[in-house]
Amino acid sequence: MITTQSRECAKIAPMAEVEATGAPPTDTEPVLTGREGAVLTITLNRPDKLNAFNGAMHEGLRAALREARADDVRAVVITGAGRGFCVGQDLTEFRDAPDDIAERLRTGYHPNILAIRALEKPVIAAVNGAAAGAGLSLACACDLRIAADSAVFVPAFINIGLIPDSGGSFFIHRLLGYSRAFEWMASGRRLSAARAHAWGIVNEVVEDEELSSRAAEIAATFAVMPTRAVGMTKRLFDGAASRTLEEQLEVEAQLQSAATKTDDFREGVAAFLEKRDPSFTGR
Ligand code: LHQ
Repeated sequence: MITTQSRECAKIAPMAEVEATGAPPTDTEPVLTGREGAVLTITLNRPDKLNAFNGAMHEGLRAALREARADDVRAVVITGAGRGFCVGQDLTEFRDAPDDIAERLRTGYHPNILAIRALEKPVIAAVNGAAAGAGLSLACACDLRIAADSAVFVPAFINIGLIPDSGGSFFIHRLLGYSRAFEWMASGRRLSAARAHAWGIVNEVVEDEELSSRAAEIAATFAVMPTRAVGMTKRLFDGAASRTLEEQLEVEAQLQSAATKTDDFREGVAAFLEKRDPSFTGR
């Protein structure tokens, strides 16, 4: 289980509030961030609600993803506090008649999903427990998923008469193809971490108590890669499905041209020729 207690935790709060109070970080905020070198860990922190989304958590995640844009952050981990990863919308907010859901999605969920895809660096979901509904979509919006053995993946939408949202229909279709994606999303059945791994949704499954250290290890490995080329690789794959081969070849040519202008390309070639390990700076 990942906790940020052992790391340097930063309270995610509106800048004005931070500046006004100079308040030290607390662990009661709905989203926590912690830095270890070039890795930023974002922890969804409503453990008593299995990290279900409410307005404050959207806001906190938005601020954390802004923090992740810093040049000296070269890999990001998103995980959940307690026994859940994220179970999507906090349904207790819908005891009375729901408000305008489309607007809630546009203003709460969409900016964070788009922000993850816009980050020019790898984002790793460390799925420590249930990923359900929009929490499943969030995990699938990340570039890699590492799961604890006891994690479950639940397309909870259909179980309450809803459709996949927050990018779920996009990412899960892309990960699984139509047949499996439709069967899973329309049946609502829980997938174990092992089954999610067998289906290719999850990159790796580890023992529960090893999740935090393994996610940190993977993130640290990415954090010393040529970050700009990693970001451009993400960009290439994001657009690949909607481009023709000719268009994709052209985008590859343009991004490769940009890649050859980076310090890391020069360092990579020099290290190869000098028969030494490269030291990439992410520039
Ligand atoms: C919860 C929740 C939850 C509140 C568990 N809310 N309390 C976006 C925008 C607008 C409109 C609607 O939709 C969306 C997107 C969505 O995300 S829709 C889908 C919303 N999520 C769900 O429907 C998931 C509902 N939860 C479950 O199916 C199960 O709880 C899972 C499979 C996630 C976990 O099962 P268990 O491990 O057996 O735990 P549990 O069911 O016993 O839950 C533990 C507690 O967490 C329990 O509260 P309690 O007071 O009894 O301990 C649950 O009520 C609460 N909880 N999900 N989304």
